[in-house]
Amino acid sequence: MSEKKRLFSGIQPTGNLHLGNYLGAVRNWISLQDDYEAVFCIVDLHAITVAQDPCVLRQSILDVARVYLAAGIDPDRSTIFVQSDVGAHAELCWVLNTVARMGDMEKMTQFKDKSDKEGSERSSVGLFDYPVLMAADILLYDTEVVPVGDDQRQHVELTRTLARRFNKQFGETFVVPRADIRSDGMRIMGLDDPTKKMSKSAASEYNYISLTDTSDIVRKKIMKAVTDSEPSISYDQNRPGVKNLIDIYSLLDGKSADEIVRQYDGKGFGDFKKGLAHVVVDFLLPLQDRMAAISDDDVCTILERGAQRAGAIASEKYSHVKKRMGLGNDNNLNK
Ligand code: ATP
Ligand code: LTN
Repeated sequence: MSEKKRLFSGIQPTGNLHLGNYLGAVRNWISLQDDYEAVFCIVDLHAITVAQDPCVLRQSILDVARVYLAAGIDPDRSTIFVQSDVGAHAELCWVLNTVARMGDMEKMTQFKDKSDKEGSERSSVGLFDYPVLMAADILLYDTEVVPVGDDQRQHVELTRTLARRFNKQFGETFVVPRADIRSDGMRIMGLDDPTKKMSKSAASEYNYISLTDTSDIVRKKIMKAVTDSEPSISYDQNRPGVKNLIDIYSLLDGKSADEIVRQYDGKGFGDFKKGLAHVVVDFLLPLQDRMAAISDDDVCTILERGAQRAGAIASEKYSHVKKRMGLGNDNNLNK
């Protein structure tokens, strides 16, 4: 058993991953593998809280795993698996549903945002319960650190509340985790609407740059990105469109926002956007080459191995939870 602390994170297989997912999440995971025993999940049970086509979902699961691997997650050091392959996630979710209160859940802003799309009357109960399933994911693994984007802060806070409440009521069972939200893994905003985060499930494909977009598409999307009517390039909270593009530039190229602003001093958006497209394409091409080199068979083998490793940890924890709560028909309970 490793002495390292455990880290857990996941991404929904709801479509092609985009630059926001990479810069806000996956990129940070790579270096964390050195310091933690890392578990990276593909959270397909979360994905089905909104409608999914089964064939597309199946392919997206493999594609997310491929991104993890191509980005540098090492399956020999870290565990990569699919959430629904480990039954204890859904089981612990049910148990935690009895610990979570309506008052906790009604505060969750992601449900409000996502249910606004279809209207809350038509949203699934699963979408409402989404944060509790996420708490189950995290708590099953004695997770200490949860590296996520800024939009997930509230969900990790709920996880902490549920862990503390359970521990108080039933005795020390869960490790209380903390979120690791990098200030440089900031929220990447939609290219077509810089007031909302870049999202896989956005209505328009001009919202995001997918990690699988061709160079031509990347250029087209960046050229169309919403900015504002001021002609010069400056880094300013009040100019969300320009600020977002400078953030992407800076995160991929390593230059500071100030350096980028200086570089484009006296130049217009045409030059700036061409420069940004160049930086994005230079980043994507090698990543896409690595993705193309990983076969579906290789991905499946890695995911199977991952599910075995994760399943062993999770089922032990869930048995412990059952015991704490007096659930089940286990002879050992009486000893
Ligand atoms: P969906 O649009 O289907 O809700 P999503 O694009 O928001 O999906 P998730 O699967 O919810 O992506 O998120 C995976 C990880 O990527 C999370 O850690 C999340 O914080 C991070 N992330 C998602 N979108 C962004 C973004 N625009 N900027 C920074 N990080 C992001
Ligand atoms: N809700 C997360 C995905 C997710 C997750 C997790 C992240 C599901 N379970 C556990 C970290 C830990 C999101 O990024 N949308």
